[in-house]
Amino acid sequence: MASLEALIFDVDGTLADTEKDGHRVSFNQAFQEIGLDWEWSVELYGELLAVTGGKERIRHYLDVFNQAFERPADLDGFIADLHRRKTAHYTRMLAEGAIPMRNGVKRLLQEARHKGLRLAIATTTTPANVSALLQHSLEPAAESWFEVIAAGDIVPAKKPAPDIYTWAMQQMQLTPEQCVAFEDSENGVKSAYDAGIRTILVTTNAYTVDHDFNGASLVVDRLGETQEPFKVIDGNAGGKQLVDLALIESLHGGF
Ligand code: XBP
Ligand code: MG
Repeated sequence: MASLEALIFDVDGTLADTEKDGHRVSFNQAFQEIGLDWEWSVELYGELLAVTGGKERIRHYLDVFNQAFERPADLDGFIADLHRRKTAHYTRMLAEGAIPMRNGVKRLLQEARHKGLRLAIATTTTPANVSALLQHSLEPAAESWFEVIAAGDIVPAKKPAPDIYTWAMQQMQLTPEQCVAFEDSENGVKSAYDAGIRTILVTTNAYTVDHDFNGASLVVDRLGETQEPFKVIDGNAGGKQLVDLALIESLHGGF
């Protein structure tokens, strides 16, 4: 078994609960801004999350949920403009400190840094969103904690395609056996798994709790803190109550 070298993190839903009160609200603000009467409810947004990537999600909405909308001649340009507006709303919201990091995230990142593990991000969200989240919700210099930030359109095929994980590992010159992935969704687990990563840790959230996490090593409801331990949903946590490097090493080595 190769030694563990790097932890690779998804962003939305994993580092922070960004979808319901962050991305969704920003999409709606962008729609309003250009006079569209579209409103993505909490429930509808849950269905739209099946498609990763904001631009792809808008297109999917038109294809499946709003076929009556009269499409402009330049649909790509229209979607790109709408999405730029959405990103501006979202990053402004993050700059106001609207979305905290999830339970246990800062603790685990600090432990990993302390022990010299390499850190990376593999996400489908726009790079500016990652910068804003790390800077405002973690620490002003937190972007520098990550050796590679693989995000957005850097690869054309978004999750569940493995490309974003493959790209991140190539940048770090690491094999999948040397990495552990952190995800919150079925699409994310599939992406990491198909990139060859076999140690995948899932923290669920309200939108993903019923997903199929086939391929994951351990599914918990949070990373956990001493006062707020995780609940195990699936897998063997070796009797532990929070995700720390000792548990990650055990999962990676196969207990
Ligand atoms: C996150 C996404 C993103 C965000 C929106 O998936 O699918 O599209 O919802 O961000 P993951 P953009 O957690 O797997 O990275 O609008 O910037 O695409
Ligand atoms: Mg996610």
